This record gives sequence, C-alpha cells and structure tokens, in this order.
Amino acid sequence: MTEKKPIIFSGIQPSGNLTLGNYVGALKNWVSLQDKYDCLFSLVDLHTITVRQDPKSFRSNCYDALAIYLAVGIDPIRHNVFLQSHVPAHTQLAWILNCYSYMGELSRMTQFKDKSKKNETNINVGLFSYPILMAADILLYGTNLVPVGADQKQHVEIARDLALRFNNIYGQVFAIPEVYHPPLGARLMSLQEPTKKMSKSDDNSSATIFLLDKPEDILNKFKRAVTDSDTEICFDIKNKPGVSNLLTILAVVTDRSVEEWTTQLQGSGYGKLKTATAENLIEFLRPMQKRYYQLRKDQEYLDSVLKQGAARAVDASQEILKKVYDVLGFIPTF
Ligand code: ATP
Ligand code: LTN
Repeated sequence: MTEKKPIIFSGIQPSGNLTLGNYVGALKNWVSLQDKYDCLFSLVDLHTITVRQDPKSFRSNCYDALAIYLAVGIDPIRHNVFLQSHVPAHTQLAWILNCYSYMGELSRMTQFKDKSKKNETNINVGLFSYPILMAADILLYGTNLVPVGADQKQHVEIARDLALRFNNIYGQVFAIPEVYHPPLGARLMSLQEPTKKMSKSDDNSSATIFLLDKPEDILNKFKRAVTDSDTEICFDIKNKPGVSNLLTILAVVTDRSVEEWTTQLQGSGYGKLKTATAENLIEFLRPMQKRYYQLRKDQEYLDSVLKQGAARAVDASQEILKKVYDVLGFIPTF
C-alpha cells in the first residue's frame, strides 16, 4: 500500500499570460513540494470570470496556463492537474460556505478592495465572495498546505476561519490548512512601480515579466525598470524597493543568495545589476519556454491531462462534500 502524504491544493487564475510573480510565488514551490505531498493543482477558471473575459482568449489562456504548469515541471501523473469548472463540488461547497461567511470579513479583503477600484463598472458579487470559493477549493480535499504568494495570505486565513467556525458547530469535518510562502520572492514587485505587486493584469506591460517574454523584451523591461536616484546596490525593501526587487529576482533565478549578489555587484552601479538580472533570467527561462512551445502544440495531450485530472478530482471531492451535506441534515440523494 502506498503511504498517504499530506495534501497540497493551489491554483492560478487563467486570466492572461502567467508572470514571473506567479512562478516565484506559486509554481516554483509547487514543483519543489510535489515529492513530499499529494497535490491538486487547479486552473481556477471560475475565479477568473469575476473579471470580464473574452470567451475566445479565456479558453486559450486556460490551455496556455496548463502548458506552463507542465513546462515548469509539475507531474500530472502523480498529481491532479485540472480545471476548477470541471469539478462541480467546488461550487456546491462554496454555496454552503456562503451561508457561514460574514459580509464584514469579506469586505475587509484587500484583493476585493483593489479589484473593486480597478473594475469600477463591474463590482460584482462574485468578486466579493471570491474568497469563499477559494475556501471551498481548499477545504474540499482536506488540504494541509496552500503554497501561494504573500498577497493570498488573507484568503487562506479566511479559509482557516471558515473551517474552524464550521468544525466548532458540526465537529471535525474540515482539516485546517496552513499557508506556505517561499522564503524569497513571496511578493515580486512591479518593475515600474516597485511598491506595487507585479501582476498579470497590470495595464502597463513594462511593469511585468511574463514567463513567455522574448529575451529582447526582458532586457528592455529591466533596462527601463524603476530603481532610485542613488547608486548603491543594497537590499533594503523600505528605502530601495526597486533595487531590492531586482536583487530578489536575480537571487531566485540563479539559486544564490541576495548577499552573494550584493557583494559581487558592489560598486557596479544599477546598469550592471539590471543587465545581470535580465541575462540570468533569460537563461533561466529558456528551457522552460522550449518545453512550453512543444507542449502547447499537443492539444490531444493537454486534453488528456485535463480529463484525467478532472476524473480524479471529482472522485476525491466527494468524501468531504458528502460529510458536509450529512452533518447539515440534508436528505441524501436516492
Ligand atoms: P491578476 O493580475 O489577474 O489578479 P495575478 O498575477 O495576481 O493575477 P493570480 O492568479 O491572482 O495572479 O495568482 C496566482 C498565484 O501567483 C498566487 O499564489 C499569487 O499569490 C501568486 N502571485 C501573483 N503575483 C505575485 C507576485 N507579484 N509575487 C509573488 N507571488 C505572486
Ligand atoms: N485566489 C488565488 C487563486 C486561487 C487559489 C485557490 C490559490 C483560487 N483558489 C485555492 C490557492 C488555493 C489567486 O492567486 N488569486
């Protein structure tokens, strides 16, 4: 019998091209944690429609994101890789959790406040109840660990609060998930406004490094990156957010420490820091990009991954959902 491992659930919205922030905050850690956990890696397409999507690009964004998951090294045989919309239990549990969530706690979510500002003409109820669907994603599978970037900490906390609230009333139904952030790069910053998170939906494309950016675009984006008027290379997030962000990226992609790079680049000036970061990142991304383009062409293979992932996730989602229905007193289906 194979030994049961603790469970990971995480997901990314297929809302556009995936970014270096998505990689460092999420994907990289999924890959390194996948040997020690049983993992569910979802493309959270239901979350994505909280912001209006063009149907055609939405569909191709889903395949693009899937091919990225695979190209970075996620193993779809050992783990479940699937579309959230293929597993009805997510929305079923979300409805129930809606009835245990408070308006007050949801209105305090920073992502809701930010996205409401950005989408003033479409502050829909889905945007507001977004964390409840995310809690359902997590709680449905008895998840122990949720590897995400720092911006998602608040949402994982709501999932924990809901699980505890529910368990307090009905007994031990849900596992209480822990959040996991990488030690370095839990919040990569915009290259143009380094006090703001790097985001795939930033209006200014120079602010964000996309995983599929061409080498010349990467070089240009780093050359234009905002630093400061000083020249000293040192890691100081508060006073030198731009320089600290570049040092973080450089350290992560070379698997060396920020201290080593700071020492090595001492006295070189920001120009050298920018080209070193760009060049190392370009080399780091090259093999992943190559794998991506091979995988992306193979529609049949991508569909087979989704099919298998969905079947296994549907199966895995039943136990806790049934338990929830049961403790609430619903009459079981005949
Ligand atoms: P959007 O701009 O559409 O809101 P996003 O770029 O913020 O998208 P998400 O799909 O919301 O991306 O995030 C997927 C994962 O990537 C989450 O775990 C999130 O924390 C992580 N992530 C996103 N941006 C960054 C970042 N700048 N630094 C570190 N992690 C990030
Ligand atoms: N809200 C997350 C995406 C997401 C997620 C999840 C992450 C949806 N459901 C469950 C971890 C676990 C975001 O990154 N915007």
